[in-house]
Amino acid sequence: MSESPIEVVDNAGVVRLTISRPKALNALNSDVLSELERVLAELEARDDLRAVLITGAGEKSFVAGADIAEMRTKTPEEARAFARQALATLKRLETLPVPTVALVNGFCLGGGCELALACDWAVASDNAIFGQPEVLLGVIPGFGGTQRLPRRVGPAMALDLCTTGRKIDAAEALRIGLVNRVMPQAELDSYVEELTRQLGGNGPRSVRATKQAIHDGMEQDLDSALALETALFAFCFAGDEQTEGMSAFVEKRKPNF
Ligand code: DAK
Repeated sequence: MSESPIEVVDNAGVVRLTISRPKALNALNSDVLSELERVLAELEARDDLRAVLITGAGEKSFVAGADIAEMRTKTPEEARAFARQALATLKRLETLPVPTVALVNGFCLGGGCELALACDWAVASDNAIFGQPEVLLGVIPGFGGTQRLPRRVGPAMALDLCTTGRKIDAAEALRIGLVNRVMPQAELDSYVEELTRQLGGNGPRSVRATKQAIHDGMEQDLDSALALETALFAFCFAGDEQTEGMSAFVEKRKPNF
């Protein structure tokens, strides 16, 4: 059997996924997408899941896009099926109930940028390069980029990036809000490992509720979204976690979640 293109390392519910197709700069082909979908389906069923980190193998590339060689000969029907497969997989990633962090170590182009956009966080190395270069190949972003990018950076900047296909460096990605942090490449890995450990150590019920409130609330009008927040706030008082968190504060000790 061939080796899986997704490496999974689980550290007490903090899971690191590494996309590994180094010869193609970790470009996403159908095999990678199918395997990612399978891994995410297993993760979403786990009650003990705390946080997920996703990255690309090696130091040169996070993901250099969808696999151009594989896409080159697709018919419109095959392109539709490929885009649907990718969209379903990225939706699964986006709706995982725990925080997700894209660790962007190098090229983050096309489908790679769209993968990062489906994560809650993006932390980049100072040499990372971002872009949606699809128009240079005669297509448009097909993995959600035309929709998630404007929601992240605003429609003007999304149109700029998607219609020029220009590449931007990590400093510009930070300035426009595409990424949350930029780190020297040598420190990136340990920083993100510590970040995910920290996210994983916070109250799991309240972290999940926070993600649900923000994600679901953004799709609703303000009054409905505020009602959702109230319901989730009350829900937090229904378990042991809030008692432990508040007791720990009063007793001047660390909470044990
Ligand atoms: N696909 C396939 N192979 C790729 C690749 C990609 N996206 N990117 C790189 N590679 C391969 C190269 O072909 C090369 O393979 P060999 O020649 O060694 O066999 C190897 O990785 C190393 O790449 P380079 O030799 O080019 O390395 P450099 O350092 O010189 O350049 C680069 C790195 C990232 C600047 C360059 O490789 C590059 O420009 N890559 C393409 C980046 C790109 O355009 N990405 C966007 C892909 S388009 C849709 C669905 C999806 C999409 C659109 C529509 N529908 C279904 C409608 C999404 C499209 C995209 O993501």
